[in-house]
Amino acid sequence: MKKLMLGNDAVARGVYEAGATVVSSYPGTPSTEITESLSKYDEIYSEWAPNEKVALEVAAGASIAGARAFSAMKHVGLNVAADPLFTMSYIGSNGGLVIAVADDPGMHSSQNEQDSRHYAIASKTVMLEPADSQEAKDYTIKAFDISEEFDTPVLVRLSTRISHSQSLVELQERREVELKEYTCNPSKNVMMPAMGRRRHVFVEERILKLKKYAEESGINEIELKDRSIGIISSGIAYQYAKEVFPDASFLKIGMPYPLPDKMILDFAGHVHKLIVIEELDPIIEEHCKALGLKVTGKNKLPLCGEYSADLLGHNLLGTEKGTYSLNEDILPVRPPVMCAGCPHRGFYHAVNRLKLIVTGDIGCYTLGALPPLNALDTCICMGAGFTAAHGFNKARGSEFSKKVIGVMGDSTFTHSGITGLVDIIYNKGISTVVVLDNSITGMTGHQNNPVNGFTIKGEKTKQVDIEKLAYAIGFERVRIVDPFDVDNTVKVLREETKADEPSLIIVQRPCALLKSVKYNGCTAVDQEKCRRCMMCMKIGCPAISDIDGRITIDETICVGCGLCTRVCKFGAMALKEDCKVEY
Ligand SMILES: Cc1ncc(C[n+]2csc(CCOP(=O)(O)OP(=O)(O)O)c2C)c(N)n1
Repeated sequence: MKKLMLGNDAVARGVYEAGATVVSSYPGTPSTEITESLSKYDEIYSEWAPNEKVALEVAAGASIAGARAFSAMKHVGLNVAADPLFTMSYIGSNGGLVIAVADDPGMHSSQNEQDSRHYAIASKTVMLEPADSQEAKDYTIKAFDISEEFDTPVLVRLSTRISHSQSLVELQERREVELKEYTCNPSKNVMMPAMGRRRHVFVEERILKLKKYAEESGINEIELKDRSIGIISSGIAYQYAKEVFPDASFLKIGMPYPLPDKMILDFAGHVHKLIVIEELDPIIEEHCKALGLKVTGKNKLPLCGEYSADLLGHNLLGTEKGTYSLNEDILPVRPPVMCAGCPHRGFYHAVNRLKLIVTGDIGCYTLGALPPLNALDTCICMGAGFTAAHGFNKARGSEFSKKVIGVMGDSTFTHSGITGLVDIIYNKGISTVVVLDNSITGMTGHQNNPVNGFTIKGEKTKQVDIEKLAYAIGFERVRIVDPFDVDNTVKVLREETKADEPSLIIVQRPCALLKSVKYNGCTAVDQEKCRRCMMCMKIGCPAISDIDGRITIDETICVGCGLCTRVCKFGAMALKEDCKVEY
């Protein structure tokens, strides 16, 4: 049976068909749907781990224990999971161990544009790269087989366009794979210097075997047509290249690490001009150059951003914009914005009243950096909201530190905020740090997490109590506030930032998009009372606009959260009881 599938769903189907039984992941666009999709297969145990390092370690343990195990993450997630990855390269696998990593060229939803292929090279493992949904499924299955045959973890690299576009996939039955036997084997599974030294030799020998596999297995393919141009490409870039150069010869790379040297040289020998087309870093290109080949690549194509058929046509053939695909210049820009009813908005409004410096973090609340809130001073990576505040404290002293708060969300807190709290206490910091607890992992599309107390399947589980945890770590000042009670939030922020001790403020109000949240109306503006002070415009709610000199509420967007009624000093905003908004 054939089915139209998202690349991410196809990876999940591959994990299922390959007979895997244990999955542990942490969400991150564009990889999230892989694990959401996997959670629907009853044959597979799946979970959201608090972060990617934990996720990969769980999968590693399951693999050593004999199961086929899998973990999915976005590119920056692999930074967090890099520690277990590099040592699992030495340990290898028992049951197949596969990691899907989704890159985000163009940074649709990421803080950087790093190229995950470097991780395959640096960890001396293996990487496969599908170019459509069918390959996403097939390569995932192949990845489990390679993992077991060569005793290695295998990375499957995706990118936003592969993860989030749909193409046909032929479905097959699930292979029932027996648990492999587990025997205690410290020389393989306990990595300390004496064992590690031997396993490093194994890893180097494994690469040579994998190079042979890259040449012979058919995962990299030569398609000889017109010999005047030979293109080496992989992943989504291959699809763009095929569209622009339908008659050219191709070496399609399905395994970007290790690369097939003989095949590359052989292909180069058949074609007149060699072009390497790859998004982000010139990894294949540099490899070709190291083999002594002359190639066109990044001298004509950008290092930054996402490619398209149009970009290739323009840069390599000189065609006009819009020749191969939509001319994106004609599309209206839609900047990201916090939703109407978002609890983070009330919090930032309070922060702005006190003109605090905010070391921020990654989540929906990062959008507080944009106008009109303009509330964030820094955003580095998950967890850095708290630790960067501590850095400000140590760099500029206690008095300055009283103007600084560190901020992160509930999922980010269990991802990597807890160690920051420990650092502040242990190293005599005085920072005020804030968890914006909206009871969900909002930014990546509503995944449950340890703070909201539900599993990936929506089952009730133990809930991490942030307040008790902070006390246990040693915080003596812990406050809980409702961000829509702006005056109280301002008061608590003022008191806690003034204190000479570290403090934690838990800002609690659930995400307005949760099914359990029911606001019961929408707001109307009394034009008689409105003084056009523009205070309501400062909260940046998408439902409020200034049209022809009148502050206007868009009833199709307003959820009736009432925040604007609390910030208006003239009583011009009031909830309309009769306005029922259906959700
Ligand atoms: C290392 C890493 N993993 C995953 C992500 C993807 N990501 C961005 S924000 C976020 C979680 C945000 O959830 P939360 O902290 O609860 O804040 P909310 O969006 O709900 O406000 C995730 C998983 C990332 N940016 N970096």
